[in-house]
Amino acid sequence: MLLIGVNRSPFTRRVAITLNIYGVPYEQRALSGFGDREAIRASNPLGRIPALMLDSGEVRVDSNAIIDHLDEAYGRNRPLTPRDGADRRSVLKVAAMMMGACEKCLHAAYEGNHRPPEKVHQPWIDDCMAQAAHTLAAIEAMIDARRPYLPLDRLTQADVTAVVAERLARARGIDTDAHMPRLRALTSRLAEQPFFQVTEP
Ligand SMILES: N[C@@H](CCC(=O)N[C@@H](CS)C(=O)NCC(=O)O)C(=O)O
Repeated sequence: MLLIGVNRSPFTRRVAITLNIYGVPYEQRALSGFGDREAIRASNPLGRIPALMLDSGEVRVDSNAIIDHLDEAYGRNRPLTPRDGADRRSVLKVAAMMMGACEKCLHAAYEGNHRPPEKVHQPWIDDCMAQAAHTLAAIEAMIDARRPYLPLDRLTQADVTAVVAERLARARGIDTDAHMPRLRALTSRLAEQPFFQVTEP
């Protein structure tokens, strides 16, 4: 199995973490979404990471679709996203919020990185970052500091996405130590686990 993408991408990294948790052997081709567009198009016409090439040669694209495949193929009776019911919906909700926060952080970064300086629109950057910060604050309010995971009593895809999103948000200037201390503590603790450490960008 070949994972295409760099772990600097939160979308790629959540797939890498998921592969590690499930114990699936894989190789990784560290291509970047913007720097290696042509090479990525060979696997994903959209030119985006992540893509996952299965041993059959078939390629899956988009982290949500890839993770759906991994849950079905390797999650057995304890997939990282529960198969149904209220637990599934609560995990999907946190994961969607966290991935949305990542998208907003990246839109803000793209505005600064991909436009000429005179065309950078700071209010748009501020609006994106405010959306990301509000989302993380809403997650912060869901966290019970006495419980080891969010939102269930076991590790789920919600926790995986929390780790990658909190890291990106902090790198983009959101002060999670000051404003989301429970989220910061939870993700720091999780980030020390081997599944997370081996994927650290
Ligand atoms: N919804 C997609 C988002 C993937 C994504 O935005 N990847 C970024 C890197 S973090 C990328 O390849 N960007 C290049 C582009 O959109 O052109 C997923 O979950 O996989």
